[in-house]
Amino acid sequence: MPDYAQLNQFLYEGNAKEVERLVREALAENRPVDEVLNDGLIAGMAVVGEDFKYSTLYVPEVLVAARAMKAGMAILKPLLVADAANHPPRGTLIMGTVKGDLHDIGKNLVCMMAEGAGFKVVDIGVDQPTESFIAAARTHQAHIVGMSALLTTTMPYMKVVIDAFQNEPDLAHVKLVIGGAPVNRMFADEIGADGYGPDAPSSVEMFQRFMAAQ
Ligand code: B1M
Repeated sequence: MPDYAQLNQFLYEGNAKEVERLVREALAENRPVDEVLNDGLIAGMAVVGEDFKYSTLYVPEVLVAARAMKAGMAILKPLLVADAANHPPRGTLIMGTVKGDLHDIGKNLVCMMAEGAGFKVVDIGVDQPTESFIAAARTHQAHIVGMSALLTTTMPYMKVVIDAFQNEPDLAHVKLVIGGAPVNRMFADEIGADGYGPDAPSSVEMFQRFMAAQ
């Protein structure tokens, strides 16, 4: 059994090399990818979040931990997206983190899992204004546009994007969905989103439901 507590600790310390090593070891032991992701990486980042909240950790340490998390995720990515290249895309998804917000780990996970489920994913990055979501939706003929926000100060911007889409009749068919730690279903309903994803796997199930209903 992999030592996930140790992996969490290395992630907390931002020791990317050791995170990579333990992720590879866990995979070599044939542990399921979602177990390595959840117990090894996401659980470690949750502790970082708690200590950040109570000012035991500061931004520079959190940044290094985020880098270590990304190093671990990079090893898991080929396994999460395996197979997708062999099938026609199930639909096109645009994903971005809204303006003012630089958090991208959760968004990246949603992208990886959607890709793994056969979606063509266009990741427009962080700190994205309304115009970028609209332009990407049009250019790539998106079926779904997903927005991520991790800050209570940036989540209202999701409504700005949704309202802007209402003024683009040619994009009326595009499903607008949101996610991120501070948002919930009630907020999604309030701002007129078509859907809310609490985590990456259930977001992908929601995308699949939208495509099945088309
Ligand atoms: Co920031 N940060 N941060 N941070 N940071 C939080 C979000 C915070 C909760 C920490 C805390 O106080 N406990 C807090 C927000 C408080 C609030 O708004 N009420 C906070 C703060 C305050 C800040 C700064 C303002 C700090 C400062 O500068 N004083 C600053 C803001 C910068 C900015 O964005 N303008 C800041 C900066 C940073 C770093 C740059 C250092 C770094 C980000 C690095 C990066 O992303 N590249 C960072 C990090 C890492 C965090 C925490 C610790 C971890 C976030 C994370 O990656 N979680 C976070 C604490 C926390 O969340 N507990 C915190 C792991 C990830 C897998 O989960 O992103 O929730 P999550 O994604 C999940 C779901 O939410 C969902 O699926 C994902 C996978 O299951 N999901 C979606 C996410 N997006 C989705 C979109 C969808 C669907 C589902 O679309 C359909």
